[in-house]
Amino acid sequence: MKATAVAHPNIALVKYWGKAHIERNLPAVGSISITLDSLTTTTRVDFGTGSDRDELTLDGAPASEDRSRRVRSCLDLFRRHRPDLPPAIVESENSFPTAAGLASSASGFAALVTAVNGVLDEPLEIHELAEISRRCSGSSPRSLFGGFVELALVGEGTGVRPILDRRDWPLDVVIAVTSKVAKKVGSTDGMELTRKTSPFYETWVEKSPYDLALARGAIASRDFEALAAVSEASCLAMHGVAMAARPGLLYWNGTTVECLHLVRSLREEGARVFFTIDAGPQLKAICDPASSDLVASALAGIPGVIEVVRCGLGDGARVVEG
Ligand code: 2P0
Repeated sequence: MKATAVAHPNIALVKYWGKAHIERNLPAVGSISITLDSLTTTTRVDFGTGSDRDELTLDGAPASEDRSRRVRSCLDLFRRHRPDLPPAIVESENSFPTAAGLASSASGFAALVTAVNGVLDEPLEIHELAEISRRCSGSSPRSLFGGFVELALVGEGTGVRPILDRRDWPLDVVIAVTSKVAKKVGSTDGMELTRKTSPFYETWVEKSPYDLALARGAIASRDFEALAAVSEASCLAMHGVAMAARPGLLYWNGTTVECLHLVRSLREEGARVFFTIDAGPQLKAICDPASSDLVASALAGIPGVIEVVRCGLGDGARVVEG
């Protein structure tokens, strides 16, 4: 009973920040993302080892207690559907730094649930898989699909669906890595602090449907300028509401800010590019492919940029070996 799956991180253009229900990990807002291609999480699960409890290795070493606990909780959600699943050995590898704002939990849980589903005689349906995945990491159901993806609030839960195939609007993403240190405040804690203490939190939640509608429209009509405007606005509003928490959350460093100004100047000079930043210090520049060489070399020239990673849009999570 073994399977291996791969999944890629996704980057939200309309951001998820805030939970409506902490135990169910239910987001307070919907989100729209793009799935990347070249960064990859590969996860193997093996249920036939005779081990007496679920074990996780990450990049070849035993994982931290916190990460192991999250993986056990995920496997236990499967056991609600398939009570006879024995303990598993889970081995996961990332081709990029973990927990530094490159969405490792999204690709991690998308790969894990896809691999587990790959060993089941009767696989779960995609909405059941997405529900398990969301409970483990709110952004991970988006990595189950490729291209442009929306995670919507639906009734008392969520629904996730692809909204445009990657081949219908090829975009490039240039990631300026400005630090490889794991962030001090994780997304869950940051979101809860924001919900409890930021004076702008209610407005952030109330305005989210408008940004989702603008982004949906921009994607449907492949309107780069409109997608740039709504994506930068959503990113800055997310960081704004988080900065206004008490104590304020500041995920950026000085280099992040330099990169942000650079992207805006390049756009003023005619490049087709916009930025987004997640709960970490890396800047992600989304580009029309005609502008991505220029953007990559300009970002690489900013002092403090450690590395520039280039991606296109990728596919959803999939089983690669039985
Ligand atoms: C997003 N982030 O939409 C936003 C933007 C980070 C900044 O979704 O708490 O680590 O486990 O549900 O999955 C962070 O995602 O959050 C996130 P939890 P997760 O991509």
